[in-house]
Amino acid sequence: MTPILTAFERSPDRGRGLARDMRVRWALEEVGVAYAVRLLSFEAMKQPAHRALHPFGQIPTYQDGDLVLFESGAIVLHLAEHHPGLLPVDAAARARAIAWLFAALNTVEPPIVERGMALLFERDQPWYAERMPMLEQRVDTRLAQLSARLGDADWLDGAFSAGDLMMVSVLLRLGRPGPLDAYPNLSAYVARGEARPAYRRAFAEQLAVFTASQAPNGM
Ligand code: GTB
Repeated sequence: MTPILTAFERSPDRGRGLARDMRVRWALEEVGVAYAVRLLSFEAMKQPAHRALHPFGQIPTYQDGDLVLFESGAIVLHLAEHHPGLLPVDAAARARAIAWLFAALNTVEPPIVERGMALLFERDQPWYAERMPMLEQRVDTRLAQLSARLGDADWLDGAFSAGDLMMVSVLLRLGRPGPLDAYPNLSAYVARGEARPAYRRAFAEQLAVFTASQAPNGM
């Protein structure tokens, strides 16, 4: 049975691959699992039919037969655990790769999302100018730490893993030019992720959805 992923019908990122279906698409491409995509409007995401799949009315969801999952991290981990290619076989290395996946989601992504939300939605607030340097500093602290750990390695812990997939996905949300520019090894790390054939296929697929949504008849 072909698994089904949900994604934005019209992504607010305008095809830049920043919505969270992109990391699942990338994982599916890395492990070579064919998938279908069900596109949702913002309105449809809030309807009971979708809330039955996703309690918070968001994308992405993942359905494979009777299994329904939400949370991009849980979906990527599920795929990595059930298909070779995204987690090492050695138990300790596997646990470390999973730790990096959690680090991406729980330690690195939150300050990046806070900064992104402020840039998008808080510019008009009287406290914006005071708050922004603090948010930039929180992001920079994490980038400096991550940069120090990565050093001149290609990936965070040996071979490319689900941890790298998630970390690169999270760092991409910073945009370019942006805070990554101060860290050449992190910029190169992100570029290595983007250069992977699986990433490129996933990116092209989500871009095609956006391009189609811009066509005059919406097709
Ligand atoms: N923790 C969940 C996960 O990892 O799956 C978070 C899911 C989530 O935030 N989904 C967002 C969503 O459905 C889309 S990805 N939002 C609609 C809603 O909550 O009503 C977040 C996102 C949106 C837009 C951009 N962008 O325009 O650049 C980037 C990321």
